[in-house]
Amino acid sequence: MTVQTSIFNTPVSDVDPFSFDVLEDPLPFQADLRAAGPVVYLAKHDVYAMGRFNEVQAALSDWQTFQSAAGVGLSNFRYEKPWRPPSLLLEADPPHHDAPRAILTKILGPREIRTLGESWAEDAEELVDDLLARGTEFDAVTDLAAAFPLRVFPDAVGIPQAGRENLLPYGDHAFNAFGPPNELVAKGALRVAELSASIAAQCARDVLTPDGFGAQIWAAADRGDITEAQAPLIVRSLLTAGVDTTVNGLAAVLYAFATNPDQWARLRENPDLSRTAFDEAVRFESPVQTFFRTTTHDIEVGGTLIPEGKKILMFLGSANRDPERWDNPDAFDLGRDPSGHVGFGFGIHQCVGQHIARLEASTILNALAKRIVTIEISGPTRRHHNNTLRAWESLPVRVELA
Ligand code: OVM
Repeated sequence: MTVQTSIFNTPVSDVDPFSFDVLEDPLPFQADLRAAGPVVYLAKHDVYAMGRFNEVQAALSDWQTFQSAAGVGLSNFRYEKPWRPPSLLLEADPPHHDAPRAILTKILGPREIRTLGESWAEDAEELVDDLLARGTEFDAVTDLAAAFPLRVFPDAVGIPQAGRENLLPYGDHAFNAFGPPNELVAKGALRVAELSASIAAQCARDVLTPDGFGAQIWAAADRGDITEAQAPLIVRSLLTAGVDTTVNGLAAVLYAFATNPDQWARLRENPDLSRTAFDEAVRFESPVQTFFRTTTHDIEVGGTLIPEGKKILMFLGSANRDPERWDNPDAFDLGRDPSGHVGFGFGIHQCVGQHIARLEASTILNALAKRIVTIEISGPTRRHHNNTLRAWESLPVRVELA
């Protein structure tokens, strides 16, 4: 095996992937990254980057080499104090990761959440009826993609009404905080104490309804599966990871349909495609664009020797559009099998809430497909910039009713 002992033969990029231009449209940068090589050194942040599907998937599969416990943002927890107590799931590795993960895997499992789908279907129909009664032009972000998760998910967790308005701003800051300390983080830092206190208050046992995910997490503490100190932090994970992600996943699928009318017609003909549609939108848009890992030992990847203790930036969105892995990757196509995308990650940290996300998406898509014949963009669309999320601020749409 020939290994490099310096970075000098590794492609180097001066581009800041967290800059305004890349956040506005990351696709050209990601194409350059994939073309440059399997591993690229990002000089601006002194990190390595992977943009090709094979390397991203392999690194996500190898948690022993590419650890999460030093943080999955740019900040290295070995040297820098995290902005909040680390997540017991996202920012942990086995063995500490195992008990919290096992509990959430069970609580959020596909069978466990099936009954929620029935009551969510009623919520979805009521939301869509009320919206369409007001008119056939609306904002698909605020009126649907944000409105539906905020209507069903906080109730499913069992948090109080007070403070729900802080869920999206807190998540927005948490996802910004994985990036460099740029102006997006500075803006969020102004409110971080207030938002963190509000979220923490919603994780306490005595404020949670008796039947929600939150109460089930506390019940696991009663059984001794986790400690009482761990329980509120695991509830915090649901509140951090469960709102902005699904909002932008729904926005992604609605945007994809509004710009691909043939695919909307296809969904209308075959509503069973709603789950495929959501996963295809998660592949296509990758609402979570990137996560970092940290090397636990020197490792050679594609001819580059990555030293121990370095941060690796993994471009999930780029892997999901790698033409070596996907035919016609830039097409939103309900005819493909999108399973195997890395938009929910891969390996032991793969999104534990993905069944909830799919249930929310298929429920709202089914309600929309019953009533809406066509959906099109009716005004200027606006991206929302975030260091980690590919997000929308506004998607004005016009619909034609059945
Ligand atoms: C967490 C978490 C998990 C996934 C994503 C995420 C902010 C957070 O456990 O807090 O993003």
